Parts: sequence; structure tokens; C-alpha cells
Amino acid sequence: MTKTVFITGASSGIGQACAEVLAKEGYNLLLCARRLNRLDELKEKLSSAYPDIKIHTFELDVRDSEQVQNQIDGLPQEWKKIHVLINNAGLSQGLDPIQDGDIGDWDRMIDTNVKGLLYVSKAVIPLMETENGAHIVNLGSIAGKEVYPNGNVYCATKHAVDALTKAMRIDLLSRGIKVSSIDPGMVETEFSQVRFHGDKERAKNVYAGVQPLTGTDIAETILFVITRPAHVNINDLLIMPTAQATGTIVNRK
Ligand code: NDP
Ligand code: 8X3
Repeated sequence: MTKTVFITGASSGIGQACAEVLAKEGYNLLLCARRLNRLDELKEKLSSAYPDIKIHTFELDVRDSEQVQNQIDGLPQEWKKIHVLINNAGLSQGLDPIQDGDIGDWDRMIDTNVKGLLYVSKAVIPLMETENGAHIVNLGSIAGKEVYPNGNVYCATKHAVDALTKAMRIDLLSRGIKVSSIDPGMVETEFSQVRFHGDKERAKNVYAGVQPLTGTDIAETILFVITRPAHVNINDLLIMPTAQATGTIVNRK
């Protein structure tokens, strides 16, 4: 049976890599993000490489609770059975001490990383196909396990994701829905460009002298997590570049 995976934030980085890795494995894909043009380009590429799978793309801003509910309620009937939800959409904005933080940045992080994950989960859970194994994978972070200087609000949102993963596992236990968290350290994506509001030079420096993880490393890890036998769940998986010991201790050459 072909399984359907719903990926938020599939227009870039880890989400896009998940789409690529899972398409190759034969999963049908529901892909959403705000940049629909990117999703459609990805759909075209994957559909021609893997003609046996089905892909449906749609625009979604996870911060808009009404839009989330309407878009998911309005999915074509054939897309209303979901086996795996990857709550990946997320971002960091700014890296400043709390006293200098920008309220707009704080709102965007909390609204996307915490409230967006909740809105999407609430809308998707009723569509989850539990008979053949249902699974929610949340993108946490090393920032959800420790707090580093100037990471304040981003770290708080990822600690919230950690708490929500644990809470979802308890609440969804009787429905047989597995819940896992993947918590990466440094992954080179558009993440740092977004964090530094488009400053490409500053973003590049984050990865200077170090081999960071790639989106594909994380996507392959997620594939491993969602393909364990029915009686096995990986609750939480912290994955770091070899050169990174903690959020801030990095061995640069
Ligand atoms: P990218 O910036 O490359 O990708 C982020 C994705 O999230 C994009 O597809 C973006 O799509 C989507 N997104 C952002 N805001 C919204 C929104 N309001 N509604 C819908 N989609 C949204 O970063 P990553 O791939 O690195 O990040 C993916 C996840 O991984 C995030 O949750 C991040 O916190 C987490 N993470 C990243 C790490 C890293 O070092 N890169 C490490 C640990 C965790 P669009 O702009 O088109 O809406
Ligand atoms: C992204 C990794 O170390 O920038 O979650 O917080 S980090």
C-alpha cells in the first residue's frame, strides 16, 4: 500500500529534502509552504523522476489558523488519508540578547514554530490513517535541548516543540499514532539567511570551517524513523555534525 506523507515547509531545506528522499522511496506527497512556485517546480521535477507517485501541492501559511483548517478541509477526497505528518515548517529570526530583541521576530517565531505546528496537527490528526501505521514527526532542534547565548526566543519555541512532542505522544497513544522528534544541530539550508534577515555573508559564516549536516542527512534519518516496525517508536533523535558538540561549541578548521 502506498503511504501518504504531509510535509509542511517543503519549499526549501529539510522539508524539500524530505520530499526528495521520500519520493524516491515511493511515498505519495502532500507538500505545502507559502512559496507555491517552488513547490510546483519541485513537483514537476519529482513527478518526472518518479512517475508512479502522486504529489499534491498547496499554498499554506501555518500561522493562519483559519487558512490551515480551510485548506486541509478542502483537500481533494483522495488526499484525505494521511499516514505521516512531518511538522517541519519553522524559522529563526534574529540572534540578539533578550533586551534588544525585536518583537516582530519573536511573534514570527512563536506563531510559526509553536502555534503553526499546533494548527496543522489539529487539522491533520482527524485525517490520519491509523490502521496501517500513523506517525507524526516534529522538527525540534538542539535549541530545544539547551539554551545558547542570544538564542532566547528561538530556543523557547523549540523547547515548546519538545514539550508538545511528549504531550502528543501521551494524548495520541490510545489512537495508535506514533510521535517522534528529530532534533538537529547545524544543517546548512536557508535557515541562517532567514535568521539574519537575508544577510548572506553572515549566514555563510555560520558554516565557515565546518562540515554541517545537509537536509538530506535529516531526511534520511526521518525515513529511518518512519520505517521502523509497528511495535517500535523512536521518541527523540538528536543529530549533530561530528564537528559540533553543543549548540555553540564547534570545532572549526
Ligand atoms: P529553511 O529556511 O531552508 O526552510 C524552512 C521552511 O519552512 C521553508 O520551506 C519555508 O517555506 C517554511 N516556512 C517558514 N515559515 C512558514 C510559514 N509561516 N508557513 C508555512 N511554511 C513556512 O530552513 P530549514 O529547512 O533548516 O528548517 C526546517 C525546520 O528545521 C525548521 O523547523 C527549523 O527550525 C528546523 N531546524 C533547522 C536546523 C538548521 O540548522 N537548519 C537545525 C535544527 C532544526 P516558505 O518560506 O515557502 O513558506
Ligand atoms: C537550528 C540549530 O543551533 O542554530 O535549530 O539553533 S541552531
